[in-house]
Amino acid sequence: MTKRVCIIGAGPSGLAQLRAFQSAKAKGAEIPDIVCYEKQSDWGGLWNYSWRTGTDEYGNPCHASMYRYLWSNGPKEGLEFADYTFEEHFGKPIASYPPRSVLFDYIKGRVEKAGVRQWIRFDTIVRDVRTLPEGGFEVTARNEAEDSETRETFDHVVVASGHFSVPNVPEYPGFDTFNGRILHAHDFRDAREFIDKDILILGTSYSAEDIGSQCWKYGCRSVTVAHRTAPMGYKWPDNWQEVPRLERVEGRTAYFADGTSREVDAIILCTGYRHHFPFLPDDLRLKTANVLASDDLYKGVVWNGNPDIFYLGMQDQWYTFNMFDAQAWYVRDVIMGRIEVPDLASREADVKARKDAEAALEDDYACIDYQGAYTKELIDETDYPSFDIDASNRAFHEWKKHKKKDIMTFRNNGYTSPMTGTKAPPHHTPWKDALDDSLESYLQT
Ligand code: FAD
Ligand code: NA7
Repeated sequence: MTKRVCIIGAGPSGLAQLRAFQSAKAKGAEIPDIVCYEKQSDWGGLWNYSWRTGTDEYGNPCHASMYRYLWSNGPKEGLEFADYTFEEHFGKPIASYPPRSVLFDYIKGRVEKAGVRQWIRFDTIVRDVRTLPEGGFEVTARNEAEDSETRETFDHVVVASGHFSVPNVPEYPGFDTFNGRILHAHDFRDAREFIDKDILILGTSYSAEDIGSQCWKYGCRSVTVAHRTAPMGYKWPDNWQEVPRLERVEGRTAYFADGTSREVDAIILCTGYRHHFPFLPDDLRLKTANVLASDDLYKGVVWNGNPDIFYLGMQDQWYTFNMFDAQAWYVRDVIMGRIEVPDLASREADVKARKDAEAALEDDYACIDYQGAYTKELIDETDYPSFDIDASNRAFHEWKKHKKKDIMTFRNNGYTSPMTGTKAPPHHTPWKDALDDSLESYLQT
């Protein structure tokens, strides 16, 4: 009997899994039956922009966390697909920090070419996954458009539901009486909402840096960023200030740990996300922080408690699309019996070694190289086209240096593609002046 594989999510990770199976089929292999459940009505995951916040059209939690005017926060040379280059898709070299719509177009291009859309059941949310006594899984899903439920059995489940969608929302004293807007980054959509406003941001990672930069670019009055651990330390514009941790809020006044205070109109919580899998029982559910070496995942993908279930893209991410590919090709080959998974003791030793290695990393440059080496390790075990990971690492290293030099101009730089060797042309307009970030505008030369 042909095996059956369930994939949960058609974002970049789930699409990588579909493309991995399709590429094996194109080479003549017999592949399992595939069903991919996607709760949204289109593919692309976070890259599929929605204006909605809170709940989606069916009353389920809205998946979208991306905002208008989002440009890639890392160089595209770090995420390029090895089997579908930017040059192949756009027919010419393009600049290094594409806006969301351009990357969405690129993601779509590969899977449209592969012809995998018929494997996806859109508007269908997975509600429950159970192990069956005889092995395998029962998956309960609800087609929200048709208002109908299905229960189907599968030999394998691949969880590709993402982990930057369910916000981590802390509370600080006085929030309940704050006379302004408090929102999490997950609900941030349009920076123009904050024109002429004084905003307070909590958090010091990507969302803090980028949402603050967006608001600055589109004309907020000032940005104040409070840190819990350490400041970001970039060379910020004059109306941008980093302050110690927030202690409390009274009315519109925010008080910080050093005794200073500031009047603010809005508080944006850039306080990260939770790995959240409400459809999984405890014995299958990944519990991990946002780290490079996730708990309980052999090779970063195989669930140690039951190696018939896999997770994609659950790590903190320097590498993204091509790392998801490396993972998906590896998972495909485990499912198809081309790669053998060792016993539990060996799997646990693998996780421990990865965690120990992560703990020894000294700085961001070491983290980049670590994730590059992980990606390469998986690629070397499958037929995913190998590529120059050192060139990707180099693009990331240059990116870090450019950010340190000037956080508001780093997106004006270009890097060399690890796939084609082409150096990206500079964008026609500096990032801070490019208020129109449509695909048409970006692709103009
Ligand atoms: P997602 O993109 O989150 O896709 C998961 C999919 O699973 C979604 O389509 C969702 O609808 C579906 N799903 C979830 N639950 C269910 C369910 N129960 N049933 C059915 N379907 C379900 N990466 C970069 O490389 N560059 C960037 O510039 C960048 N910017 C980012 C900016 C923001 C604000 C955020 C939040 C992330 C950013 N990322 C960026 C990282 C991003 O995580 C990855 O690029 C990528 O989207 C991860 O793909 P994924 O498929 O693992 O998850
Ligand atoms: P991250 O990278 O997980 O960072 C979360 C940030 O939130 C980090 O700076 C934390 O500070 C901070 N944090 C967490 N809890 C709190 C509380 N209670 N108070 C203050 N600060 C807090 O999430 P991001 O959203 O920035 O990035 C996620 C993805 O989105 C990323 O891949 C990007 O591509 C876009 P800490 O340093 O722990 O003190």
